[in-house]
Amino acid sequence: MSDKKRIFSGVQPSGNLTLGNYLGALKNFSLLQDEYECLYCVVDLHSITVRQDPLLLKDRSYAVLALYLACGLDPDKNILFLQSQVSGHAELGWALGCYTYMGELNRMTQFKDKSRRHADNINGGLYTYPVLMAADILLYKSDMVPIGQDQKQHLELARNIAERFNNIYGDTFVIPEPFIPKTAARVMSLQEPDKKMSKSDDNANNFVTITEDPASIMKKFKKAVTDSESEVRFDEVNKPGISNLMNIYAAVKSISIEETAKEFENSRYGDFKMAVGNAVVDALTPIREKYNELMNDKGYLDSLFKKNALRAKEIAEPTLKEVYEKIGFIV
Ligand code: ATP
Ligand code: LTN
Repeated sequence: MSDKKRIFSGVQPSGNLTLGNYLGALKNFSLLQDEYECLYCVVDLHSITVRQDPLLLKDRSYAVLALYLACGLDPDKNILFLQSQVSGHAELGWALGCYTYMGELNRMTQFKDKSRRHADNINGGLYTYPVLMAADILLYKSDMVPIGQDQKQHLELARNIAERFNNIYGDTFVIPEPFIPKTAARVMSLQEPDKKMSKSDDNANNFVTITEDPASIMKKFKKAVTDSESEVRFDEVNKPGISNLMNIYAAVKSISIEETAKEFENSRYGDFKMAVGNAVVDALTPIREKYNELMNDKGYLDSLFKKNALRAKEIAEPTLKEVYEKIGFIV
């Protein structure tokens, strides 16, 4: 077994991944792969909390794996796998649900948001979603979880569940730490910069997908909402649109907000928006090309999923056994 610290994170195959997913999550995943033992999961069990078309769901699961690879994750170094192929997630999820209070789940803001957006389908899975996420993380005794800002509350809950279980049964789970990027932890919508850029947004002008064609990306950045001033200055309260674009530029260029402000201190909004669009296109073009290649070889993607489900199970099964034993199940 490796003595590296362990990382776990997941992305839902619930739509085409956006620039927000890339900057908040995927870009950082590849930066961590040498220093840590990493498991990156395609969390299809989570995605059915919102109704999914079966054929499309399969395709999107392959697409998330292809994007993991296209964003630079080495399939030998990292365990890139599909959640539904490792049954321990659902099993531990059930057990941990019995150590989670409804009061805790009632406080989850993602549940409240999604209930509003999917008022015709507020199902039990949507409500217990954070318990399954806790199971994902704790099943591998993960030390660290790279996530965007929006998932911080879920991670806090996972920590609380782990501590509660450990207090009752003795040391079992590792208490995981969040890893949230400094810039672009929360990429905002291009048209409504007071809300998060989300792949399941109804208005396609609000987001840019990782595999979108360059002309369309440029068009969306040209149209991005700004404000009635003319100065490129970072002020998230009074200038949310401009600040979001500055965040995006800083993150894709891997520079600071201060450096971004300096670079554009004398620029007009129109020129600034073009520069952000171009920087995004430059960063995403090699990813799109690699992604298209990989999506033409589903056999390869399938074989990776199969192989890596076995690797994940080797770590998951002993934890589940330990938990079952402690609870009092006959194993
Ligand atoms: P949905 O819109 O379907 O709920 P999502 O894109 O919000 O999906 P996931 O696919 O599960 O959610 O997100 C994967 C990762 O991307 C998570 O770590 C999440 O925090 C991060 N992420 C999602 N949206 C953003 C964003 N706008 N800015 C930064 N990080 C984000
Ligand atoms: N809830 C996350 C996706 C997710 C996840 C995880 C992230 C499911 N399980 C475990 C990190 C670790 C989301 O909606 N972004």
